[in-house]
Amino acid sequence: MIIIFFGAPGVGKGTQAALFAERMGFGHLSTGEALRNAIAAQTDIGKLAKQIVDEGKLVSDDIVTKIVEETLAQPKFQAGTILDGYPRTIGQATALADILHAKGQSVAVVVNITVDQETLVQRLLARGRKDDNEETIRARFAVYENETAPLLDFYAKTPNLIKTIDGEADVETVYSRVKIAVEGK
Ligand code: B4P
Repeated sequence: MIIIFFGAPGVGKGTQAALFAERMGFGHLSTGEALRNAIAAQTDIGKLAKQIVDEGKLVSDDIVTKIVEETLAQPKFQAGTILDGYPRTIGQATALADILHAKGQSVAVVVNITVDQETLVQRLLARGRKDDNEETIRARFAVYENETAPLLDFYAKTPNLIKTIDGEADVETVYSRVKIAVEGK
C-alpha cells in the first residue's frame, strides 16, 4: 500500500507519517528528512540542497526523484510505503507514477491534512528548525500554494483518492482521523 501524506508546511505530515509507519510497520520516506540528513553529512546532494532548503525553496525534481528511487528499493518498503512531503510538484508526481507503474503499483490514498495558516506559523516558530524563521516560513507557504497545492487537482482525477483530514486537534485525535481515512480504502 502506498500512502501520500500531503499538506502545507507544518501541517503535521511528518508527525503523522512517522506515527503511522511505526504502528503499521510500513517504510517511511520523508524527503525533507532525507535532504536534512544529506546536508548534515555534507554529501554531494547535501551541498547542492543546503541553500535551497534554508531559503524554503524546492530542491530540483531530479535530485528528489533520485532519493525516492533509491529509498523505495529498500526491503522495509515492501510491507507498505508512507511518502511524507513527496511529491511536491507535478513533475515529482509524474515521476512517482512512472516509478510505481514499473513495479505494478499505484498510490492507494492521498491524506490531505489541513490547518489554518496562522496556526501553522505558530507551530513552526515553536519548532524552531533552521528553516523555521518567519521569512522562510512565508516563502515555504508561497511555494506550497504555487507549486504543491495544484497537485490536489492532479490526484482528484482519480475518484475517491484524496481523503481530507482536519489537522487542527491533538496528535492522537488527528492520528485516529488519518487511520479511519486509510482504513476506508
Ligand atoms: P519537510 O521536512 O517536508 O517539512 P514541513 O513541510 O515543514 O513540515 P511537516 O508538515 O512535516 O510538519 P511536522 O509534522 O514536522 O520540508 C522541509 C523542506 O525540505 C522544504 O521546505 C523543502 O525545501 C525541502 N523538501 C522536502 N521535500 C521536498 C520535495 N519533495 N521536493 C523539493 N524539496 C523538498 O509538524 C510541524 C510542527 O508542528 C512540529 O513541531 C510538530 O511537533 C507540530 N505538530 C504536529 N502535529 C501537531 C498537532 N496536531 N498539534 C500541535 N502541534 C503539532
